[in-house]
Parts: sequence; C-alpha cells; structure tokens
Amino acid sequence: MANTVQAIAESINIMGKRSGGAMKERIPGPIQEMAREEAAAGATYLDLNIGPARKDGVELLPWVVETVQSIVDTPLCLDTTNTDAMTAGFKVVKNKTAAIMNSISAQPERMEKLIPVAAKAECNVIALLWGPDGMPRDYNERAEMAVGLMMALSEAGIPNEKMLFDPIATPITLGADQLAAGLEFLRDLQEIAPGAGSTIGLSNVSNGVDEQLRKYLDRTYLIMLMKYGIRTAIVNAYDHELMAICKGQRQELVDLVHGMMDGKEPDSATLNGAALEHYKTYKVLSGQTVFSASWLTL
Ligand code: THG
Repeated sequence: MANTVQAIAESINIMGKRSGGAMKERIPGPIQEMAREEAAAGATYLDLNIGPARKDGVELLPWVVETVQSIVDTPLCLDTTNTDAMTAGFKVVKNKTAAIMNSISAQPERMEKLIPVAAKAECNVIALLWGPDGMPRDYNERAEMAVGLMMALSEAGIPNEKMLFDPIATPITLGADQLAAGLEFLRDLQEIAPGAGSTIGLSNVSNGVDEQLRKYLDRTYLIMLMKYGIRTAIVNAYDHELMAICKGQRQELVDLVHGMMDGKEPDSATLNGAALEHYKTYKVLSGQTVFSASWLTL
C-alpha cells in the first residue's frame, strides 16, 4: 500500500490575505470559498487559525467554526493559543470526535485548561513539544516532554491513538540540525508513545525563504518525514504537487529520497525535473549542502 499523509489545510488563517480580512470583518464568503477549495484539493482536516486573538477570540472562533461547518463536512482543526477561545470553539463543533485541538503544549496552564476540554470532546489533540522554556534543546528533553504530555493526556482518559505529537519544524535558514532532531523523534515515537500519531507545521521549514522557492523545501521535507511514518501534516493545500505526495501519488520521488536517507547515492547526471529538484533539496535538508537561496540552480 502507498504511504499516505493526512493533510491539515493551513490557509484559513488570521494572517492570510483572503481569510484574515474576512475573519476580522465577519464576512463568511471568502472563508467558505477557501474551505471548499481546500476540501476539493483533498484535505483531510481544515485548520482554522485565529492566532492569539486576545480581544475577541471567544466570539471569533465559534463564528469561524460555524461559517465553515455550514458548507463542508471536512473535520476541523481548531488553532489558537487563546484557551478560552479554544473552549468556546469546541462548544459549537458538530463532529467533535473527528476534530483536532491545535494545540496543547507542555505549559502547565495550557494543560490544566485544555486537557479537560479535549477529554470531554473526545477529539484528537496535537501535543506540541513546546515547554515553559520554549523548544526542547536535545533528544532527551524532547522525549521527556513527550512522556510528560502523554501521561497527562492519558490520566484524563485520552487514548494514545488520539494524540498527534508535533516536534515543531524549524526554518532551514537556522540550519539542518534541528530538522534532524525532529526526524529522530518521529523515528522513535512508537517506543515513547505506542499507537500515537504525529503532525508538523510543514511550511515552518521554508519560513524566510523566497516565496517561489518555498514549495521545494516543503515537498522534500514531507517525503523525509514520511520515512518515519508521519500521520498528518499542516500544509498548503493549494500546492497540487504537495497534495499528490500526501495522497501517495509520487512513489518514485518517495523511493528516491528514502533511498538517499538509507545512504543510496543516485547518479545525479541521470536525474531531471522533479527528481533533480528533490535530490538537490534533500542535500540541503540533510545538511550535506549548506543552505543558500541558489541551492536549486547550483
Ligand atoms: N504546529 C502546529 N500548528 C501550527 C503550526 C505548527 N499552526 C500555525 C502554523 N504552524 C501552521 N500554519 C500556517 C499557516 C499559514 C502559513 C504558514 C503556516 C503561511 N502562509 C503564507 C505566508 O505567510 O506567506 C500565505 C499567507 C497568505 O495567504 O497570504 O505561510 O508548526 N501544531
């Protein structure tokens, strides 16, 4: 069977050009159009990201949820750092058991407020590896944080199968080391939390890179994550090639990159088109080539 990834479409977002203004002005049309487009592109979930929403989140998130679920049945992923908004948002979600809470991090006040809400909703929960001091600094801290989150969620009656661990993708402009750490975590996740799923905000990897080049980093990094069985990813559903990778329709590219991860060096002179793009991009993401804005043309 082809290796697939469930896409969580990221574009309905308070920062986005089309969706941000519509959210602030409470205009349903543009948000509903985007929901239809993301669902048609093959998204398994729609992320509804209102950001921190300090002022009006409690009112905004339920409005966005109702706006979207009145026109599509695609399960929702509620994305906010405002715990009151998250709670209010879940109250109006129709299909709670299929939905995702994005996210619970290893910060005590977030865990205290949101774990009971998730347990009651019986929803899926993204467990973000982000603690009171930010990102874990090494392998042991990452594993320790994951175990802490898993135990707290388990205690509330949330089964491992409902957990989606997010090791947090960092921009390639900060170097390839952090990316390797995230991959290592996914590789060992089943030993840390048997049955648990995973996710990642894929486009973080290309943050700060020229707009027209970002997609190459995102696509190849997704294939790398697939080697370690990533279950879901928060993605730009408007990238048709990326969605094809999610759906298991680019097996030849997956085989190429996974082969390189196993140390099989292809003859680059025989590669062209998408294969050559993935070859060059893998060299950057694995740290064998230092990142520069011209990595694809070298
Ligand atoms: N992990 C988890 N949740 C997350 C993230 C994560 N949620 C937020 C974020 N990271 C993932 N979501 C997005 C949404 C949009 C973009 C990136 C990540 C984005 N937007 C374009 C831009 O800024 O250039 C386009 C905006 C527009 O429409 O104009 O890149 O890591 N659990």
